[in-house]
Amino acid sequence: MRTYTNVKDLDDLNAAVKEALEIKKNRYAYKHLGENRTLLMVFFNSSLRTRLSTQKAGMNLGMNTMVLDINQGAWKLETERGVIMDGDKSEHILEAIPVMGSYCDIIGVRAFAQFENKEDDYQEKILNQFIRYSGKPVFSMEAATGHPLQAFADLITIEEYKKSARPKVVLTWAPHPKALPQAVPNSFADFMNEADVDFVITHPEGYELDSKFVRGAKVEYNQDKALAGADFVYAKNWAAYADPNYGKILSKDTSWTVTTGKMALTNNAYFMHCLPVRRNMIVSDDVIESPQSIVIQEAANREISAQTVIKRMLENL
Ligand code: AN0
Ligand code: CP
Repeated sequence: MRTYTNVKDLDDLNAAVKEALEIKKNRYAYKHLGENRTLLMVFFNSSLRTRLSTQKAGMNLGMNTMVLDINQGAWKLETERGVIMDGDKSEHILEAIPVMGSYCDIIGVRAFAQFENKEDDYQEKILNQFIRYSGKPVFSMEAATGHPLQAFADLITIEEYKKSARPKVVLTWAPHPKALPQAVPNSFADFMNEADVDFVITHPEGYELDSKFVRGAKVEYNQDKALAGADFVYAKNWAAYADPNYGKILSKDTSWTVTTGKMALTNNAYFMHCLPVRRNMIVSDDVIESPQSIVIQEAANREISAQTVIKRMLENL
């Protein structure tokens, strides 16, 4: 594997989940693979889980790992070509990327949507520059339009907890005070559309996601109807995608918060969220603390999804 930016990079998804579950049984079995190999993780945005789980995955594989926080201690980077650099940015990304590439064997990049220019975001301008100019295999640690390590961990978790061959999985929008990217719901939809599940997306009008990710999934605007009979409830906030409201908050309607009453509509569903989560905005205390909440197990599987991806990259070096 040379790049990991979306579900297609995993090829056969069932085989990838199987490989992940094998790795989970003995996560130190491949320690030799990463000997004298270096993983560089570059963060343009904050992180708790991705930073720790991906570093742990690299260490499980015997790699040396380095982390660079672009906004804390590194030079401010210019990302546009042709700009006269007389402002506050000291270095151009076109030098910074190949320099970073020269110190490592594999690079992970976190670069969220900036909500300044929809085209720049949806063309994955920053991630693609790493792919093009680093000379090294690159994986997304949440880029502008996707979070494929999260969605892979989510699928592994569903595989572990499902009680029927084809569970009903509902992705529900929920309110949040700040505008959040569509990366997590995009990738979740991308994976669920490829997985053997009955997949439904529910959100208020105006929150339609890019059809490239929604594909044939069922979209139900009535959250109660969508939740009926669900086996998994996956909550997430995102800001509007559709023009002219790209990046805007259209609703903070707390009737969309996942509460005990909402969960009562489901088939005793498991509750999932990628975290970090704002309690009593996205989900009530009761639901996230209930035995049906598998958010911690889901987060723990981030180590496994990252390890599967990095292992495949190491095998291909
Ligand atoms: C980010 C997002 O919604 O994309 C990261 C989630 C993994 N969340 C926040 O910024 C709160
Ligand atoms: N779920 C997730 O990616 O969390 P962090 O933003 O803390 O890495």
